[in-house]
Amino acid sequence: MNTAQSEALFARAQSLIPGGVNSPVRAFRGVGGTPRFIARGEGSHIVDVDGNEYIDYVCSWGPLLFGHRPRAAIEALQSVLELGTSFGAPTAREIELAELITDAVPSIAMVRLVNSGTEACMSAIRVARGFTGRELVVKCEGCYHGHVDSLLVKAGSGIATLALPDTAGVPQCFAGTTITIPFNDLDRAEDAFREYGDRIAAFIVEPVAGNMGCIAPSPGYLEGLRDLTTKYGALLVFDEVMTGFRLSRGGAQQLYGVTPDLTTLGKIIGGGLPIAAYGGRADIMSQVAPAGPIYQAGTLSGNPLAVTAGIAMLKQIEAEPGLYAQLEQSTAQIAANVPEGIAVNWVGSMFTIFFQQGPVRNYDDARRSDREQFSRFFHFLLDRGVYLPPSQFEAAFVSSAHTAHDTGYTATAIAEFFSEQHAEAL
Ligand code: KE4
Repeated sequence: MNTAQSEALFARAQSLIPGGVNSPVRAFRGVGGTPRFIARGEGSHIVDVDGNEYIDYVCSWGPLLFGHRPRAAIEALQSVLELGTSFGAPTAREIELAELITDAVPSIAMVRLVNSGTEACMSAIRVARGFTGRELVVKCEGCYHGHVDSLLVKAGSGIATLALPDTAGVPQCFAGTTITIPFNDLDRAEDAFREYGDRIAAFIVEPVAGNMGCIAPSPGYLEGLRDLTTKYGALLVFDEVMTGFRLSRGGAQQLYGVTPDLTTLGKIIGGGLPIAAYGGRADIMSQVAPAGPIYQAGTLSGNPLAVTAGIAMLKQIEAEPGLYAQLEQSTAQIAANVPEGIAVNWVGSMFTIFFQQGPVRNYDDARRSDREQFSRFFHFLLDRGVYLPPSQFEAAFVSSAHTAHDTGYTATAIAEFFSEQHAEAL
């Protein structure tokens, strides 16, 4: 496969942009090789600057539920471009998007639009602290809630100890406001609340994890977190930046029937434009400035272009009642072609093939995967025009634009990799 243009651009980019990319995972460090510089996308396909075409399972890391250039969003954007790009003043469209969100996600009585999932999670945590008057936050190892200083942490040494920084630049005093415990472990959650209960403002969790690879909640796990947070007076925050409008119109909370106090959203609500949101109970959200004492602001929050795209996305979801069944069927076809002995986790239209026997229920399990094999698998597929997320610890996404031919071709390529000529490589 000719990647000369991508190689040249990557070399040029690295002298101006850290690592040559504007977000680390794009640099292919998890799989090696040259990241593909993308020229254009249409439906389920992307084309790189060397003209190589791929079936895309990154889908901009989740926003593209209907594939690239979703018709409804593109047409809506073309018309709104005539009106302006940003006003720094309220617009009617923001109310329309708020109505679509609160209608789809009943636990969200009030919502604030922001510009990224990081901003949504950072703000939700501040609101939880302001509302409860408490300082500590519990998160799960392997769950990612954006590059929020106090959440870029790793577990401390003890059973329920305060966390340590997991990146340069985060002071211990920030990390020390966070407790990290394994995902899918209610006993450890109970330990944390027993130890710090009256100091815990919130438990933030990806209800279906996507940032250590795709990992579903164990039966009863989310319900257990709901009971624990209620018992100790902490807020339950579902980070649905990835799962919101992805797993159902009401997100993971609708799928599993568990109601959080606050929810963060992103990705799909912008259809690829920069927008995210946080929202929840009215008694909590009414504490956010200027209505209440908890400050949060943003120059481009509620940006007319992003909001227009978001309205088009959520309206199209409403217009396609069979959407989620179709997405699940497409994903099942891919998962079905992964042989025994290789763990494939999938929920709705998110999936991850873990190079290990499994089961994969938390980050420690995920880290037992053979990353060498994953890298070989990734490049085997990439060379055949199938573009998976360039990391063992990410979820792949299927869109409604993925055709039976796409998923059939992908399934064949996967089966080929695992055929005998590659089996000895495992
Ligand atoms: P952003 O700040 O990247 O918009 O959102 C952060 C975030 C928050 N919560 C969840 C559950 C998320 O998945 C994310 C971001 N997801 C990653 C993909 N694993 C974005 C890709 C990237 O970092 O480039």
